[in-house]
Amino acid sequence: MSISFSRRFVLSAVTATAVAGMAAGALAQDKITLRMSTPATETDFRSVGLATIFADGVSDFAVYEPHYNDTLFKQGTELVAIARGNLDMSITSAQELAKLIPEWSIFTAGYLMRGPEHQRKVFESDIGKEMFQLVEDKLGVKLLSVMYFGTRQLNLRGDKVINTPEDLKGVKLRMPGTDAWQFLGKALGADPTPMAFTEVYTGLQTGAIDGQDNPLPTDKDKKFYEVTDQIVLTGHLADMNFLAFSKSVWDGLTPEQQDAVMKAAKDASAAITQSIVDNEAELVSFFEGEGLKVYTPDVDAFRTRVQKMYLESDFSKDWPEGMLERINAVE
Ligand code: KDO
Repeated sequence: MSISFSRRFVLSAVTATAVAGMAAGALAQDKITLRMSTPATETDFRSVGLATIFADGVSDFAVYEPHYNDTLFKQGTELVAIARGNLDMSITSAQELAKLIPEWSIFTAGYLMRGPEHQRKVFESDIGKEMFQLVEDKLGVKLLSVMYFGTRQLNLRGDKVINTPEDLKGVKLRMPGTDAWQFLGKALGADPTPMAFTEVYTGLQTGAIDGQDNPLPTDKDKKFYEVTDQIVLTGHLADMNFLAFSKSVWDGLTPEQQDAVMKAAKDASAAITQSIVDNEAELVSFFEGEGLKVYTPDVDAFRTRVQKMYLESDFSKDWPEGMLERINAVE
């Protein structure tokens, strides 16, 4: 099976989900149902990749049942739901994992991961094996694969030029609700404020927040450009997600089914990564066309401050001995 998205796949995400739903109706009695919950939209690249490639890869024995826009579980509650047997899958993040397993906060540090290739190599190495095993042992959740989610940039209202962290003083920057995200906002120099992903558009529209940070493909998918004026290319976090899967469901599968689940997860994640990389490359001109100012600040000033703050933080006390050096050494 091809692992790249065709334009038809992207455009037919809704159809693909509908077809998956019909298949579910006809064959549900023979197959297990894999319920997945995410705050992401149905048109998000991750959603589309999973609804097509992952769903196809497991279709002999499982029905993939995605729930979007936080409609099944609230953002950040999915891992506990999986651990308790109430959910089968989610698209999780290092920040959500760090809430439950402090060692994982190393992957929430700004300016640490260098991009999709670095991520893939780190998680294919012993580092990935050890850190995935920790999640399995401590949480009863199996991480199947890593996928690039895009590099996070600042997206703000107003025309104040942001060149260094000092320029963000007093800027009410929405960051997702966990400590790890709030710390990143502070490290950037802003005044971070938590808000659920599904409320960000309205928050920007009403001026309850001055800005938010997300990768460019997400800014487009959620139409944040309609309610903001500028994108500052800080590149502060090469963001990544992980496909989380219930360990008890996994243990109930045959070895052949486990292989199929793993292959489907890796194929989908590789295709999602590629589509996000391709999309990021095209988006600066898209946002400029929408009337936004897009510019690069003094990235070294941001990097220096952010890295220093992480090294001096309480988070770093929980990082496994030598892990930072091992991550940095992965070429
Ligand atoms: C967000 O809330 O800004 C964020 O981008 C954080 C990510 O880790 C991820 O959870 C994402 O939201 C959701 O999947 C929605 O796209």
